[in-house]
Amino acid sequence: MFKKIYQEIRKHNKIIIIRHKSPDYDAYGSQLGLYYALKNAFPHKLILVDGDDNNHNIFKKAMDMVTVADYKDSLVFLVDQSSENMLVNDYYKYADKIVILDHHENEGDFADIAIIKKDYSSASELVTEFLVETKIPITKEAANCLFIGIAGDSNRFLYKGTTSNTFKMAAILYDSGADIVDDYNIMQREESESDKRFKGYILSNFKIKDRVAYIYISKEERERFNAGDCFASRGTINLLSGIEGVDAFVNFTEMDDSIVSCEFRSKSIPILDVAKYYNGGGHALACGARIPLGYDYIEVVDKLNEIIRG
Ligand SMILES: [Mn+2]
Repeated sequence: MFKKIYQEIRKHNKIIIIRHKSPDYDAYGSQLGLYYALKNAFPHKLILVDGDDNNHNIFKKAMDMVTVADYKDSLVFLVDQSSENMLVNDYYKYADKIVILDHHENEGDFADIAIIKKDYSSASELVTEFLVETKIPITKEAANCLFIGIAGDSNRFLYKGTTSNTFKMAAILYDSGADIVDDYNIMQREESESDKRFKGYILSNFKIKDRVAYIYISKEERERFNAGDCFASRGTINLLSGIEGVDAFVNFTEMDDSIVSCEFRSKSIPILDVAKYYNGGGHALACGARIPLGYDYIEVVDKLNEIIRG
């Protein structure tokens, strides 16, 4: 499969690398790691990165302004995502070929070639393996991006998806010049006073129903603490981890477009079916969905309790 993808790279002069919207470190890391490696290996090809931006972009590369015309005749790489409803636009439909390198629980059947490793720590781990297997050199810049992606999604080699392969790939990135101490320092940014107080607000105001902890963050509260929607939801969800007697937790955040984003996490019981019930997706223990503003979100909490009770 990797060989087939390599042949597609050789055949195309335009390569566009995309990932899911509201990018996290792995989305950026896998996208930009692949970008730097391909740019170095194929200097005569046009290589572009597309997508929305947020404060997880601690990398030096800004997104390109990519148009529909750019997508025509291109090879599109979709990394860290394989569901069509998590993308910023549908321009990829104009591509000549679509390749997916992902680790989410989706099928990705709209792609020409999809490699989805559900048991991998991160898309960055898979992209690293792809580069190693196809002998595309991993530059120092690529190595730092990919290392940050792996460290981000595995929470520094702490989560369940961390395997011997994760360490093997990390070792290769280290040998390719990733500055691990520097990468960790970049990830460990200082935060603003309002961000810190917002976290305090969540810790003081979450509720527990049966075995599920939850917090509902309205737009007014976000504005009061000047918290962006991505930070308010994904950026704070783990504050609710580690509560005695709680098996799963959820963050409901009102977004800017009359939608409430739901971020689900679970200690050990798979809860992906709840996310899927609300047309969302993700991983067995970490997933998300969206519900309309005004929807009875306690129903979602109840669904989580139901699945936990088995
Ligand atoms: Mn990921």
